[in-house]
Amino acid sequence: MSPTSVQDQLHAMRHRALAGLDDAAGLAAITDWERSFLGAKGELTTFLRGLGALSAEERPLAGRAGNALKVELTKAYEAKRTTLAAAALDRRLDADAVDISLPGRRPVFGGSHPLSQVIDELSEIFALLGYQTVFGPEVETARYNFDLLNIPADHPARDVWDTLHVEAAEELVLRTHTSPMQARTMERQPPPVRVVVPGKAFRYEAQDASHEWMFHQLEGLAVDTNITMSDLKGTLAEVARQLFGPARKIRFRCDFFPFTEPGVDFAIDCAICDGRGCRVCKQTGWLELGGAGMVHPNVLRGVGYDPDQVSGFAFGLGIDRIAMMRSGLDDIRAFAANDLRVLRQFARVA
Ligand code: FA5
Repeated sequence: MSPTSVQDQLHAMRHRALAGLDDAAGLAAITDWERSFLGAKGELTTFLRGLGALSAEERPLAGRAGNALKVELTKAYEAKRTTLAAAALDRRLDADAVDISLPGRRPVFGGSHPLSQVIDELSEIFALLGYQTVFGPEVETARYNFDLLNIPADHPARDVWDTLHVEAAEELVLRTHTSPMQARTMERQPPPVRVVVPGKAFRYEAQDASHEWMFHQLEGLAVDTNITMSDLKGTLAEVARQLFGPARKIRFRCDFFPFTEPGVDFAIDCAICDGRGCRVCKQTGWLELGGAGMVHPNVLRGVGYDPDQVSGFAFGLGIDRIAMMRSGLDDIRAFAANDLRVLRQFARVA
């Protein structure tokens, strides 16, 4: 190759390279450009590698010119890349621009639901009385929901619970009350036991102002030596006082639950009308809060406890009814209807 043709070759390459760089519109395009001229297999790199094939006379000249072009192209490339990167950054900043003159957005504060408030309050009251709060499954086996509560499969009492069945073959049900946690708790530990179990319960029954198909109960269970009915009455009286103040009267009446002996229903005089009779207490002056009783010996035996050694009491309070009394809401369906205009009036911000 003559010196002139080497010069021509470099000249043409320089021309193409600078024109190509001029045309490159974005960072991706100049990366391609860099690869095709200055990269390991690029045009200029290939030229410089080929210098050895030239004659001793033309090699120094071609080398000097080739290296000078490399310096020039590298500088031009760096400059172009800086310009393109700055333009890209400007575009991004423009797109993300924040107008600081706009008014701020108010954060939306959550608040606890009236039912959660009662559950929290009851858990605190019972914690001070030495009870631990535990939780249990909402989908239950018939064994815990019925059998271990002294309600065998052929017992008529089983029909009373208006059960929603999940899986007929395995007898999985939506728990009809929180009582299944009695056996679950006792199976897990030896006596003494003192637990409360807040949670959902489900029954297939017609809805009205005081009945929902999904509602909430708080189960209580105390098992120890020498536990008597007086302990049950004293405990529930104390809880009623803590919840509704010292003026409330309490009433226990005989009731039947297969898992208690004896069983009672537990009511307080109506806090709305002071026991005189009103719409909420259906003119009776009393509001039933739940069922209770002494744990049936068969239930204790079923979990391996000895009814000659220990005794206990249990109760199941209707949380929705308590929340209705506290809030003055006279329709239980308002709790799950999710109308924020209603719930916001009672929401407590934690
Ligand atoms: C029971 O569910 C028993 N497991 C309670 C119990 C526990 C008795 C331990 C003895 C020992 P009962 O079906 O009465 O009992 O329900 C208890 C309370 O749950 C009721 O007083 C009521 O406040 C509430 N409750 C029952 N059904 C509904 C319903 N459909 N909607 C709203 N609250 C309900």
